[in-house]
Parts: sequence; C-alpha cells; structure tokens
Amino acid sequence: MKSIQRVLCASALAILTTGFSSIVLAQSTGTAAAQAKPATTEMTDAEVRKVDKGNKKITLKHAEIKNLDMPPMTMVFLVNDVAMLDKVKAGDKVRFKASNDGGKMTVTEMQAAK
Ligand SMILES: [Cu+2]
Repeated sequence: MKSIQRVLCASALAILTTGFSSIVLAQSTGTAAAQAKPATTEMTDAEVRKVDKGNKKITLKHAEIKNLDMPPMTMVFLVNDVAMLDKVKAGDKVRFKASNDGGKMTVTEMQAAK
C-alpha cells in the first residue's frame, strides 16, 4: 500500500514539474519576442549617395541606427534584394532597416521617406 502511494506521488510530482517548466519556457520566449520587436520595426532615415546594382550595394548617409548601435555616417550596405535598388537613386531620401549579417551590414527593407 505504501509503495503504491509513493509511485502516485512521484508521478504527480513529475507532471507538476513538467507543467511548470513548460510554463516558464513559454513565458521567457514570449518576453524575448516582445523585447526584440521594437528594435526590428524601427526604421532609420538616410539619404542615398550611390547605387551599385551590379554588386548589390548601396551607399547611404544614415542617421543613428539604434538596433546596430551605430552613429550617423556615410557607408556602404549590401542589400538582401537587388530589386530594392530599382526604386531609388542618388539624392533620394529613404527610410530603411538594416541588420548585421555576419559582419556585413545589410539593408533588409527600404522605402521612400515621406
Ligand atoms: Cu553606418
């Protein structure tokens, strides 16, 4: 009789522990997603200096890029989609999003500034 109770107790504990860890996991994933969101949705103002379609590159004079912790400067970016370069030319004011792709600064999104 005693041993049956122990077994029941042990499985109840196992269920409880499993339940708790999945709740904790769900909560931490949710928090990480919520924290990542503002950084990725924020766009940075820039002026196009040069468009290099052949090399999938664009030179931008950009404002501070908060998600990359980068001060304002003029620099060359790669673009993840060369079609972005069809819509812009030197002198255009744009807004863009960039990511650090293994050390290569890459424009992931770009639109004309309003
Ligand atoms: Cu820069």
